[in-house]
Amino acid sequence: MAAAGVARAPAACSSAALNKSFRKEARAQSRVHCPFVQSKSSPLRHGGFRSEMLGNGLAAMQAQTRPVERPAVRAAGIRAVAEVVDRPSTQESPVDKQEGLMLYEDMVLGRTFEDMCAQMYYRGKMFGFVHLYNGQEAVSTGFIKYLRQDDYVCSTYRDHVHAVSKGVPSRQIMAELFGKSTGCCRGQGGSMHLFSKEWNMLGGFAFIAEGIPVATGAAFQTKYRKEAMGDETADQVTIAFFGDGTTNNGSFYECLNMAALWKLPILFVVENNLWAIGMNHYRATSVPEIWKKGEPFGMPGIHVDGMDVLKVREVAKEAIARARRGDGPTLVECETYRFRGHSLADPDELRDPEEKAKYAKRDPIKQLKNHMLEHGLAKEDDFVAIDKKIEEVIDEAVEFAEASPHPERTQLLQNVFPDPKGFGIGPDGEYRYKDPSFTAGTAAV
Ligand SMILES: Cc1ncc(C[n+]2csc(CCOP(=O)(O)OP(=O)(O)O)c2C)c(N)n1
Ligand SMILES: [Mg+2]
Repeated sequence: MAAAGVARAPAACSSAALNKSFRKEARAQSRVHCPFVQSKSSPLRHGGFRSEMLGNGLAAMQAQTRPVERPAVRAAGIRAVAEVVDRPSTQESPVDKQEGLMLYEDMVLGRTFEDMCAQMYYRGKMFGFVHLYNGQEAVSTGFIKYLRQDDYVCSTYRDHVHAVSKGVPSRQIMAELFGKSTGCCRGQGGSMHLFSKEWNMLGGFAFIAEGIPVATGAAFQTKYRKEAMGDETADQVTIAFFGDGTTNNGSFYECLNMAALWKLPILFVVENNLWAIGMNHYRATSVPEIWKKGEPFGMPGIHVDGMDVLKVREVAKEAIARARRGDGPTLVECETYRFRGHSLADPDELRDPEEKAKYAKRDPIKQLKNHMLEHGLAKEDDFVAIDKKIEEVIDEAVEFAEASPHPERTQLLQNVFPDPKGFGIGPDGEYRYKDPSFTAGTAAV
């Protein structure tokens, strides 16, 4: 029964139904945006190519939309995850009160952190680009809250909330964004390069797809430690998070190949928010169903409603368990949406207000709250108490960041070279490049 004043959660939608509607939409969109099919004056229709080539090309395109027969040897692994996601929703809640409130708290922490970042950015407390995660919280919370502290996370430039979910204290992240020495990278990384050794948060990366090989390497070292060095404690799982636009980058495919070949303990989690800055996913991507791209590598590919933390968590549970027990990688496509512009410098005038409104109705935080109220798992007061607690945490993070000192100037030369004194700085304490003989002996070019 819905509590007074609280909107009912949207009707639960099984992942099978979601997959179907997503595919239907994807097909319609790819027809609209394929110039070869759409344009009557296309060179494919009027010379330049033989007609049977055109026929073959179209047949191949149509074949992409048909279900692919799964190779018998790998089908078991593929179904192992797919079945869980396709299970029809039941009336019973998959979470109890404690677990549900834990998920709610983590999503509110992420959202409140980001809202505060926007305020601080516009007040000039942060510099450079700042990319917020609002709207996508169910993905971060759904996956990372199943990880252990020693599991690894690799993110993108939209990394604050992944770090928050992983456990990096908000005050350390806020201080990092303020460029202060108490930040998780001593103020040298900033918004796009959050790193924490303690929490195995491997970064923050500004180039798209840059984190995928790093994550694949992390998963490789875990497997190497276990199998080549006999370290029985090496059962850590790595998750690489990245966006839809990034899946058109070559390193994505190279890493899928290596991860499948070596059965690495890794999850490739695509946060498909439909946009890569101002480029719509369907306009830029020949086969828009990203989850399908696991199968050619013999890897399960799963599509899940990324606005529903409970569904995401179900997928996460199975895929993480799979990786941990040595059954290899999984590709997961989460259908999600960002509620703000690409970065805080983006006025966000390009996206259709109707599209924004559609996803705003599916706000993952409100959905979970409504679910818990409807299932009698929590009362309004429980949520109010959490909201208040988190506000205090974020206020304290800002106070801490404000009060922290800027790094010393000498920090600029630390961690740049193994021994800056030997390389960048000479024995006289002066920069070596100032010495006219600095390049003596190098080949003339
Ligand atoms: C190698 C590289 N090329 C181009 C860019 C510029 N760029 C920044 S964000 C972005 C779009 C990425 O979109 P997506 O992967 O969907 O992630 P989202 O921003 O939606 O989270 C691009 C192309 C970049 N950062 N790195
Ligand atoms: Mg995107």
